[in-house]
Amino acid sequence: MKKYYFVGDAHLGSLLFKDKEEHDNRFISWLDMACADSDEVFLMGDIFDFWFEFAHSIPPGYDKILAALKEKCSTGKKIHFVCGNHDQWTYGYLSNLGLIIHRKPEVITLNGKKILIAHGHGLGEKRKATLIINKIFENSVCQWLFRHLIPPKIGIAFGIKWSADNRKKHDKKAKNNEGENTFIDYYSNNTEESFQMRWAMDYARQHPDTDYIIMAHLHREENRLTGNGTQIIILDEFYNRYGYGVLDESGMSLYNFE
Ligand SMILES: [Mn+2]
Repeated sequence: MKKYYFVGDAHLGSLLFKDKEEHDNRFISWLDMACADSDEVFLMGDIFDFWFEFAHSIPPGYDKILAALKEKCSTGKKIHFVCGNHDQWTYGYLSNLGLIIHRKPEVITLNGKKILIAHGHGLGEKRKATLIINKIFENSVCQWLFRHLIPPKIGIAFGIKWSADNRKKHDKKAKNNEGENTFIDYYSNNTEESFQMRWAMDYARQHPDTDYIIMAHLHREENRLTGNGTQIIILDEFYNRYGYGVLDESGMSLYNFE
């Protein structure tokens, strides 16, 4: 039986974190532990707060993280990179480091278990504005234009601003319910259930042979067993509660990194 580590939503480099270096170091410490203790590591999206590969440059400030990832990959460690809504714009740089890129939700088999992995953004989404933004962000022509025509300095300034604004908007909505520094997607008319969780429940119903659905994106932990035995896992964020998951012979366990 193999052992797998999962982490998501570190949002490294976010303008909203006061001590960026401490956060980076914490992530690298986690990566050291995960790589030493596992067979494979899954980065489940939004590891970077804004990652966009321009034609001739990458976002600044990630040197230490990129060096750590490269070093782990060079030792032969399998590290998967599931694209999130903040770091989906990769065109070869990250795969050249050795990361295994997953752009869309994917069904994989680990330890004989059938597992759907996805970051989670856009799944079950019904809000028109978000659907349109997702379409633009995922459109290859728009991406090409952004990569080649926008000067990287301006593009990156836009990206980190967009990212911080996005967070503040979500924080504001979540504040009354969950206190500070949380970021809950309050999707479905003030009920607790997000579009993403509903999507997962529907998926489990339609694919009863699925053992696990593992996602991130909601910035809160969920661990729910459906009627036909699918375990739906949402990983907590990795900047405040430092959530992560481990899959081994005893199943999936969720922890907070100290
Ligand atoms: Mn996300």
